Amino acid sequence: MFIRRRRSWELPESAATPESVYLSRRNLLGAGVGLAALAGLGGAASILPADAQAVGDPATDPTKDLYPAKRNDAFTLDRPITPEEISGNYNNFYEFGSERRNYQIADLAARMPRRPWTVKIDGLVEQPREVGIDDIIRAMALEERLYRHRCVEAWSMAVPWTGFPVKDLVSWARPLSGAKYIRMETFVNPKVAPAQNGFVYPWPYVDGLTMAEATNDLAFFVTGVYGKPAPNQFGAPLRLAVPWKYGFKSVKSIVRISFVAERPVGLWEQVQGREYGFWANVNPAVSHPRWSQASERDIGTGERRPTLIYNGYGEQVAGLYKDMAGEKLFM
Ligand SMILES: Nc1nc2c(c(=O)[nH]1)N[C@H]1C(S)=C(S)[C@@H](COP(=O)(O)O)O[C@H]1N2
Ligand SMILES: [Mo]
Repeated sequence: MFIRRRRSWELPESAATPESVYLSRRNLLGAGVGLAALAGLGGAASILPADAQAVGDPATDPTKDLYPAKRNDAFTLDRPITPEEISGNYNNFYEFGSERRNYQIADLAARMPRRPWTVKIDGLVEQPREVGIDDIIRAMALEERLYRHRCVEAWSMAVPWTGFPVKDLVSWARPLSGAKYIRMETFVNPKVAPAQNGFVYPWPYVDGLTMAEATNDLAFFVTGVYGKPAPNQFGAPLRLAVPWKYGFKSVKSIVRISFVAERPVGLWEQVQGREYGFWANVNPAVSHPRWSQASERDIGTGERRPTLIYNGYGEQVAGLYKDMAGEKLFM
């Protein structure tokens, strides 16, 4: 049994739903347009294959022999690791609904088939190609890193991710010199992800990094968590972790990685550009237009703690942003 109680520390998060999104949804409903789309939400289970649970089960993951990977001790925490029962039931994954951070996201995501899964590598690369996820994972040296994770909604957690540095995939992809950004895209499959039947968000979920950011040692592609292949709600089978930035930059369940000359416009920037920008570096001194970023709630311990500049990773990344006057680095 699950009883959901709203706690005071969740308030900034509920405030985080873009008003314009709610407004446009209300308009759609008022016009009688959104109803058919919303009707799909409850029916998600019925349109999935009978063996959906098995195809989404990390215990059947073909790369599970690679876990647990050796921990890289260069990455240390100043706080306890968040228990998986908490972090694994507190997920932002809007493809599975905006009633986020509850058991329902994990349950719905569990039915997402993990294989077959291919990743398209395209744009400004020597040889565009589509590669099976297992071929990518087995071409990389997996390691475990303990990272802090700070959502723009002012909650945080600390997670043992397994994966490989983004820079390893970049050199493997052999980008051309014209590539200035790396753009990552999540799957689109409304049969699996109920919210993709709606008109509220401009799917696919997209975000990106500069090449300098992507090749910084901290930028990490995640394939596993807690010493095993990642359960789907964490963004299996491939998700980004850029711990010095707000969590929305960390694209989940990636199917396409493009090397591009133009700065990508992320899904949140498209939806609410006044509040969510390209850089999104964590900074306690720069408030979100609707709430303070000075402190955050650790969802594991329940404690409130001061937010750190670049989420505590300034030593590694502050240099990336020298000489960038005029850029909105912290939204
Ligand atoms: N495809 C996709 N990626 C996504 C999101 C999403 O809704 N869809 N949410 C983002 C946000 S806002 C956060 S905070 C993190 C949440 O990661 P977690 O659920 O593993 O904590 O994923 C990010 N990546
Ligand atoms: Mo987030």
